[in-house]
Amino acid sequence: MADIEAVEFIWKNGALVPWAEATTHVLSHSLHYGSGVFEGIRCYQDPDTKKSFVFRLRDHMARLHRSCKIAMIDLPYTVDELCDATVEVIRANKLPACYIRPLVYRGYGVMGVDPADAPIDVVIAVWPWDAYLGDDALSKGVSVGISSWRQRSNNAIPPSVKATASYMNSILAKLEAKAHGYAEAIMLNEVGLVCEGTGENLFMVRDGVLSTPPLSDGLLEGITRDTVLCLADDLNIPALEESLTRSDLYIADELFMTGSAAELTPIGSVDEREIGPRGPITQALQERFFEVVHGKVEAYTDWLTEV
Ligand code: PY5
Repeated sequence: MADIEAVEFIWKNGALVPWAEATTHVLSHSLHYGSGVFEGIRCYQDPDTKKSFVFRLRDHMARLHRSCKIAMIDLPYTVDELCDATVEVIRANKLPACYIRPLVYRGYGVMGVDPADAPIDVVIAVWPWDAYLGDDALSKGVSVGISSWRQRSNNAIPPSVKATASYMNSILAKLEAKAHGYAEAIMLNEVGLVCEGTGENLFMVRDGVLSTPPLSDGLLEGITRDTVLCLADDLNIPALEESLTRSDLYIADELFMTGSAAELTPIGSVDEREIGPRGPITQALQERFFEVVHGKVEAYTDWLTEV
C-alpha cells in the first residue's frame, strides 16, 4: 500500500534520473546497517502570487552536513550545491508544493561494518505530501501516548544526527502507539524526561508560557522547533527550554508537535488525559507559521528559497 505519489525525476549523484530508475543494490551498506543520514523539507506555494518557496532550505542542508560530520560521512556536495540541486529537481518535476527528502547513504561495495570503502550516494527526492498526521490533525489535534520505548542516549545513536538508523527507535514507538489507538508516540529518555515524538519535537503551554525540552535531553535540533521559538518571540509569548516530565504533559494547558512533515500539529490528549481542542497559543503560532512558510511575512523572507 504505497502512499508515495511518483513524479518524473529524482536527483541522484549530480544528475536528474527518471523516478523508476533511482534504485540501489540490495547489498548497499546503508540498507543493512542504517548508515545513512537524511533531511525532510517542505516547499509551499503562495495561493495568491502562485510563487513557490522552499522553507529554510539552507538550514536543512547545513544540518545534513552536521549529521554527516558526526557520522563521518564525506559528503561530496556543498550546502549551496545541495540547495541548487533541490531547486532543480522541484522545477524539473513542475511541482508547486512538495515534500523534499535528501538522503546520503553508503552504497554498494563492502559488506563489513567498516564503511570506509563504501561509496557515498546522494539523492534528493520530491513528491506531493499532505498533512503527515492526517487531514484533520492540524485543526483538531491528535491523541498521543507515552512510549515504553526510550529515546537513544547521546552516547548511543546520537539524537542530534538525523540518521536512518535512529528511526528503528521511532518505528518501534510508532507501532506501539498505533496498536494502542494513538496517532503518535512521545518518547522519554533513559532518566524519564520528555524528548520528542517519532518524527516531531514537542511543545507545552502552561499558564501562558511556552516550553520545549532542551537539546541536551536528547532530541533532534528541529528547524520547525527553532522557527516556533522565533515566532513566539515575535508574538510576545514567553518561551523557554526546560526539561519536562510526563506529568507536566498530563496537566498542560496546550500541547503541540512540530516538524517539517507534521508542521505544527496540536495534541488533544496524552495517555487518555484530555488536553482539549487546539488552544489559543497553539492557534496563534500555527497561523503565523503558515503565513511565514507561504511568504506572507516580510520579516521572514530570508528563510524562503524561491523555486
Ligand atoms: N524529531 C525527529 C525525531 C524528527 O524526525 C523530526 C523531523 C523532528 C524532530 C523535527 O525536525 P524539523 O522541524 O527540522 O523537521 N522528521 C522528519 C520530517 O521531515 C521525518 C518525518 C517522517 O519532519
